Amino acid sequence: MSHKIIFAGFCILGVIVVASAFGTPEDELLTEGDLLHGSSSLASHVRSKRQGNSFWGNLFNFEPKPRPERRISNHTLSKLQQYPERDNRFLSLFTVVRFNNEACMSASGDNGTCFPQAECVRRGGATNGKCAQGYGSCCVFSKSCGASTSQNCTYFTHNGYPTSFDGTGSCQLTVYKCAPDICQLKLEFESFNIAQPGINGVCNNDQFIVSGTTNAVPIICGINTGNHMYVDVGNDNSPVTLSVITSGPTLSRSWKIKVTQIRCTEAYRAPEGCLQYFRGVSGVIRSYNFDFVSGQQLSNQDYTTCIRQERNFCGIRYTACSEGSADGADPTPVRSRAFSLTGQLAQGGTLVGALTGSTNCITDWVTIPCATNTGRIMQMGGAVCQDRLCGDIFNSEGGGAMNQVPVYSYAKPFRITYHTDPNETGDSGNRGFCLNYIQQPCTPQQRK
Ligand SMILES: *[C@@H]1O[C@H](CO)[C@@H](O)[C@H](O)[C@H]1NC(C)=O
Ligand SMILES: *[C@@H]1O[C@H](CO)[C@@H](O)[C@H](O)[C@H]1NC(C)=O
Ligand SMILES: *[C@@H]1O[C@H](CO)[C@@H](O)[C@H](O)[C@H]1NC(C)=O
Ligand SMILES: *[C@@H]1O[C@H](CO)[C@@H](O)[C@H](O)[C@H]1NC(C)=O
Ligand SMILES: [Ca+2]
Repeated sequence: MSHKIIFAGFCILGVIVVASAFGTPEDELLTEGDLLHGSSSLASHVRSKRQGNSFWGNLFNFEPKPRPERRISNHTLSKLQQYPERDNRFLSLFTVVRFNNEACMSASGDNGTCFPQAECVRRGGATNGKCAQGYGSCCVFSKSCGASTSQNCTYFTHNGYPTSFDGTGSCQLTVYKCAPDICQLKLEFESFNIAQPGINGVCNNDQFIVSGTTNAVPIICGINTGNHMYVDVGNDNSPVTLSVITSGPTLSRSWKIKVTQIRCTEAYRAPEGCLQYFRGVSGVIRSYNFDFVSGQQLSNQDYTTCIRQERNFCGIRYTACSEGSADGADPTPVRSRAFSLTGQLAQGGTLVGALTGSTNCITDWVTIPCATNTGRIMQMGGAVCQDRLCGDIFNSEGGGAMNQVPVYSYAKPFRITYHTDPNETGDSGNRGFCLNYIQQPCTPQQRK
């Protein structure tokens, strides 16, 4: 009595059927195409057992061309066909395992999806290592200019990656949902180095453009390695397009963007409209193209960054990132580049210090709801907290303060917004922002 695994995978939702009762050594791994064609009886049993779940429906909608190949042995097939529809005894001979996370780590270190080898090739992936106890191959999807994908976890690279690229053109990946109930895509910039913006901070050389989303996604450029974006997708089947336009000066460009698809029901999805989303008690938030040395604040930004409020935490403390010493830090402490939105940060320019409020921050600003310098002690007697911060020093008391301090916010949900106008006239050397955040525990009073 052999144990065989009949394997069907799609998106990340896969089914393993372990036929422990009458599998024979001649049985081979089945793909879902085989399952549906070669053994409609099995398929319909599995389907009826899984009523209320749209998986098989999705399969038909999204993969209309399963291969008709039959790879199960005649012996097993004849046994399968002996069991009439909806006979539950049939299923007792099988163990149907639904696994929600069949992501795998490929031999090369990229994330893949576990599929039977032939299925991986049919889907346009490249097998790279084993998974599912050796029954599956870790299948990596990597696409380049002009391609489209409907596979979860697809890497979008320029042609010739990892050799750098220096050309002019438009490189696009069209991303289709891998299942109907996808609400969001996460774009992780494993490598992202394209031309810097022009004189006004506008991305008019190279551009990264995301279209087809339901939230507005700013155009970005420059260096964004390690940063990410969550984009919301509508409930129809229209695709999202990722485009990298390269037209700027000669440069060794490089990009590798991991695109994962997130179901509407996933607890870990970002709240709607959050372009950046962080989980965990602490972390580092960077505006796009933030870099102490070579970064330049991007114009025309308008987006929200969200932080998940962790259990037993009620507030959040932000501090400007430390420049350290190894990255060409400016020796003058006040010319910290970690928070530089308006004013002349460049050497020789006029610092404006910390500014707050909508009368002082009218071009570029960060909004931290009800920000205070004072931490737990909320300001009393009509003293106000600030929402809008700008200038070139991080301090919520504004007034041109030249000392960088921690800034606290107890407003929920935890989120900050960032706005920049199309113009950097009068400003110079600004980088945008890099803020460390640490969530603050609830006090007994806040907890109740
Ligand atoms: C896509 O893959 C990621 C892991 O790489 C996983 O967390 C996510 O749930 C998958 N999405 C779908 C729709 O299967
Ligand atoms: C399986 O059955 C088909 C048709 O019933 C037959 O043509 C084929 O030769 C059989 N294969 C084996 C290996 O017995
Ligand atoms: C995805 O890849 C990262 C390394 O790039 C690895 O740490 C992680 O474990 C992988 N995920 C899975 C599910 O294999
Ligand atoms: C930028 O601002 C300056 C000064 O306010 C103004 O003269 C100029 O026309 C603006 N440029 C653009 C492109 O808006
Ligand atoms: Ca500006």
